[in-house]
Amino acid sequence: MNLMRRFMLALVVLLWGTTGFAQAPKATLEQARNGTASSPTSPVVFQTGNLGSSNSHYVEGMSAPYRLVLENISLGAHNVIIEWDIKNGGAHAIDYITHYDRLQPHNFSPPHAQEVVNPLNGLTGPFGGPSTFAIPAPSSAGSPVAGQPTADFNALPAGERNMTIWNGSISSLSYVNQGSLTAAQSASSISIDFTATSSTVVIAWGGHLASRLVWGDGNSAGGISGSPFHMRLLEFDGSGGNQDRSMQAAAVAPTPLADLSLVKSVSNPTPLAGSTVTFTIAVTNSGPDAATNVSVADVIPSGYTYVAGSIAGGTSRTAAAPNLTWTIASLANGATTNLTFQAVVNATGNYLNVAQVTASDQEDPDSTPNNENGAPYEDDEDDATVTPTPVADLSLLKSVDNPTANVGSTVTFTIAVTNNGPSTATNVSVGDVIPSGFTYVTGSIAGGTSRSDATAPTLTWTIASLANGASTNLTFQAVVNATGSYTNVAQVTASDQYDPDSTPNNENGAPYEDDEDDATVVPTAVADLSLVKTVNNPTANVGSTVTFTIAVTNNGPSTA
Ligand SMILES: [Ca+2]
Ligand SMILES: [Ca+2]
Ligand SMILES: [Ca+2]
Ligand SMILES: [Ca+2]
Repeated sequence: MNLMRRFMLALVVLLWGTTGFAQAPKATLEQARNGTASSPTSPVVFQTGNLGSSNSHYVEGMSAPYRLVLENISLGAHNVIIEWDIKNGGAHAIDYITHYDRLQPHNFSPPHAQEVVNPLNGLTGPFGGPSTFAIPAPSSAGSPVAGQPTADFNALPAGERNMTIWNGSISSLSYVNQGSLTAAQSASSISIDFTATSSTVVIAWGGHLASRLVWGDGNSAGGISGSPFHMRLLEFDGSGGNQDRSMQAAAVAPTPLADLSLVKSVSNPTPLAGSTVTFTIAVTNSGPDAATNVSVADVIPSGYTYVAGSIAGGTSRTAAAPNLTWTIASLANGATTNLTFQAVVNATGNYLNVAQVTASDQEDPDSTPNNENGAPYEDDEDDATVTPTPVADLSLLKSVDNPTANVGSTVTFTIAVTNNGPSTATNVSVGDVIPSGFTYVTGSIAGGTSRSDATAPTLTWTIASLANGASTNLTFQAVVNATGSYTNVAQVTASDQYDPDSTPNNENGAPYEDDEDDATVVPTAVADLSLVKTVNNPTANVGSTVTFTIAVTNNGPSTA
């Protein structure tokens, strides 16, 4: 090199270093690696290199994060075009683009929290913003699944359907090419118009990984043979900026899928009111994957009262009656587990008891957790109901107002009929056969809904309805006879409801059931004595003999 050339070169280097010749604009497309499932990387690291199973573990339905870093660009309007494979090797790769932050907690073993996604990581700011711009819905032609991928995209929350920019603002997003879903190999591309407010601009988005739940097994991002599939920068300000980032299918797990179903049953569909029944909730996983963190809930309706401490089954469980919940940590493909509890059947109330799956880590192909709103049920919901047999425990107490009444006096008998439930008693009949020691006082029968003394000494009452816990008094009066039987028995002779501890109309002497009772009078004898004294000759001569007669009469009623 001659002296002059050396000088010129030195001058150029000097000028470059001191006057700040503008550096060439530069665009860099990067994709994020999030580590392996057993050793996740958080925050994720943006890089230009390929994604494979050794550095990333995404799951279908999530979005892999991408960023475009633009440096040394002029302030004002710019344009870039990005492209992604919607089909690769005949399978679906990236359905559409989304917000950049759509990772989820990892539910397979080992589970871990959602990785942090920060598109500014490793970059030197300052960065203003960010601002977002809504991504237009995709409408790729020829979908074999009706409405896809538009339907899936539109089902995302609005906040997951936008593109993000720092140090600038996006003014339009429009598809250049939607691609064809019938082709074995196809891509979509979108044009991004934006205004830079700094020489460094970052744009971030996510690539939605096609799920087998939509496209079927072997047709989704995790099952592409001959992968990788790609995200590309096609153009930057109208010139070829072609950069290609690839992802191996091995970095993407198929969407985990567990078809949970639930069958509810009760130990006795026609129990006695007041009795205890056992409910069983059989939860089955029809796979194909293991189900984890399955939650099941049962809200006990008003027709039952939870038996404290009776909840059983599952890995853990809580009973805040009427709300019962279980968690099943893991349920293998094909496995069934039973969750149980006991409840007392109330006399009245709602007997329709529904249980449902409220949560699961995996997708369920035919049911949605926690959406139960009445029949028809999905397969992860079921009810059990009972038709209870009413039970009314009737009891009867008989008393007399004066147990040592005088013979001939009038006493009042009272028959107190009580319903100890739990059901309301209806059409309760009570009978009393007045024994020989008493004479019924005609017309004295009282109480009950209706009553009859037409066949006295047999008296009968009917009580149309007697509530749980209620008592009613039936009465009549009788005169105490001088002789006879003084033990007066009354009994329940009929009732519509089952009585758990007594049988109507079976009275045959003590010991009595609780629907029978007696009252006995020990009468005080009454003898109305009178005396008449007479003499045979009231005008007898002095010295003559007369005879006195004393007549004693007992006017009863007792023998004197
Ligand atoms: Ca299901
Ligand atoms: Ca459901
Ligand atoms: Ca009874
Ligand atoms: Ca009886």
